[in-house]
Amino acid sequence: MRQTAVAHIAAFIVSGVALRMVSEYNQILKERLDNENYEKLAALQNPKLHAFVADYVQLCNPDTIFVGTDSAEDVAYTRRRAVELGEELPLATEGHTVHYDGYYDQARDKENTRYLVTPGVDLGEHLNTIDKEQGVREVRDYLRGGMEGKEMFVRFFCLGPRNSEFAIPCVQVTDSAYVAHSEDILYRPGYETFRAIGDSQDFFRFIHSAGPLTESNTSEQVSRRRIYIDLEENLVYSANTQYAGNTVGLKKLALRLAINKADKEGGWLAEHMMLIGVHGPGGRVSYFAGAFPSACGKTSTAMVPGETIVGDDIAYLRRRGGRVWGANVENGIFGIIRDVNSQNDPVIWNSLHTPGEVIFTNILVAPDGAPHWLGMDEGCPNAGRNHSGQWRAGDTDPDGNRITPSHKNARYTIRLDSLSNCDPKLEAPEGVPVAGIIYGGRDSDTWVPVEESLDWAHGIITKGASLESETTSATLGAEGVRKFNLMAILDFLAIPLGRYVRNNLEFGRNLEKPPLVFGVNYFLKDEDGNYLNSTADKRVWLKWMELRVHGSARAIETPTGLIPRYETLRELFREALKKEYTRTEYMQQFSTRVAQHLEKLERIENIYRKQAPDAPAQLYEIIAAQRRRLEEARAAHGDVISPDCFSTPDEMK
Ligand code: SPV
Ligand code: MN
Repeated sequence: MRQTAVAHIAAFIVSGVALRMVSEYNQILKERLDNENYEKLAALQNPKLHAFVADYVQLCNPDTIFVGTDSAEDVAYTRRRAVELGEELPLATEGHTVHYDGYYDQARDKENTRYLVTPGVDLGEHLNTIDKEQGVREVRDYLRGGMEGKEMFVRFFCLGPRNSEFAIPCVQVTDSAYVAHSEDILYRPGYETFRAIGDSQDFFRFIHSAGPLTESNTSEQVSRRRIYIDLEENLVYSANTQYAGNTVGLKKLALRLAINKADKEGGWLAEHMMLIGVHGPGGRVSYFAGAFPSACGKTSTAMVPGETIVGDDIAYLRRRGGRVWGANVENGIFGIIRDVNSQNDPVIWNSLHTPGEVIFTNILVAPDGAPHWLGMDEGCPNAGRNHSGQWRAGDTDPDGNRITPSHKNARYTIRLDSLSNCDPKLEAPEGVPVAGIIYGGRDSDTWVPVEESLDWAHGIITKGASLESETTSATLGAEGVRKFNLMAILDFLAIPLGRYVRNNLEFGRNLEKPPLVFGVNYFLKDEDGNYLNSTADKRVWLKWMELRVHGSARAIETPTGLIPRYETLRELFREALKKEYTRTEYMQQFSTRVAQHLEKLERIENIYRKQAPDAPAQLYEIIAAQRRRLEEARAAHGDVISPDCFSTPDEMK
């Protein structure tokens, strides 16, 4: 007993929370919360948690405070409040609602998302930082009084499956019932987890206020939008915004904290990756994790027909028993709705047309209450309600731009278990064994459609750390410009570039069975700019990767990795797509384009030399070795080398 008490006191002194303060915090909570909510909070015997809630009750000054447990009643309360408060509007189908973010609050705000750093800390030029003292002062100023006249929601969630090695408890304080409701759909409940952790200080904290609202319930002061991340405190502030990527703490805000936590603890990785079960011969299921920058086919890969989905956005990877295990941090999808149609996305389509809990965001709602979005199969109505308010076809915004019927980043929020292809291992506390890791970019002229790396380190460097994606018409600026985005995680990196690459290299070292690392490219084009593959072809690439992880297919060794043999692909195209895959198609798709590869190596090397002084030497060695292999091959076979020039080794490669 005494020892525990002493340990508690020591913990308080270490964390800088003076004991005197505890009773003060308690006093505030007692005064400001009604009995029922106070009891729910007090039942979690965690002084750090109480201090956090009390601090923001005082600062934000809400009218009422709701503390949610994991009970169905409390979850239903949040959902009901989202509608009562007008943050979500019911649609014609039961359980479906629509939420609107402000017209200028439709995406992650990269400029105003910053790491709070103390003097002397240098996170490198890719990470947006602000002096901690200045940043905290500024954002607390914006949060001050931000909940006056509003209700504060205090909610508990768990990242990763509960009662697992992956689990991270999180507390979200927000004045948005929509944010809390989204988290009920996207994450596992965490009140009981907090009960179980007692007075542990090891949890993530998120404070969000949408700030003053307009008549249509959107954040009024977007120019004061701030998302500030305190890595030392595992605390994220979000003010004057509603878009989920800026506000739903457990999504991209927690990813940043988790990358830092994984770095500090060592031995695990937090990744911007989907997780999928690929079904192979004899009923076996092999799991793959995959990172793709946006608009490169991540969700469509995770949702490929015939396979099962574990996750579409964020995965934690851990080493256990000589192999890698992965878990989906979430249990729902916050997916881009644009172009979701009945033909290409039958499973999502079905979920979006079935009664049940769905939050649509920033779509067009026709006068009859039916949702519409860009790229849907049905015709678009010419009037309705959308992210700009009441909308008519032809309307323009204050900048003179035509307002689209629904926003191009409009989304849907659903639970994964509402999908017919949800993998049964979603909640497995041990995670799923990861047999392969896939990195995919949008690349018109360099990478072949699928290629296995020579080994873990080669894959991490030449696939993951070299990932680039070409801009599309959907992004601002010129089309076809290659943007560097290592492991598709650049936006969320919380540690210096070189250190992150080093951690990845280290992670796969000395594993008995490291995952195979693959690069995929669904966007290869011919000289006339036509795509060389159809969107369905990724089904075949997945099946090939599945065979490779079991050693059930031979491969051809090229200077850049191992590619499929024509005969294997012909079989797989017949089986998976009932399609005759010709040798001409194969030659065109799988030839090595030496000049483009050499240019890419130079681009990538320059990026690391200039921007990552801490990059590991192995990165440059692997790049140099690949350059040498490409130059030798060019001397022997020319600039574009057909797969026939390389041999399939007799032994299994
Ligand atoms: C992404 O942009 O990678 C997303 C959506 O998954 S957001 O929540 O905005 O990050
Ligand atoms: Mn994402």
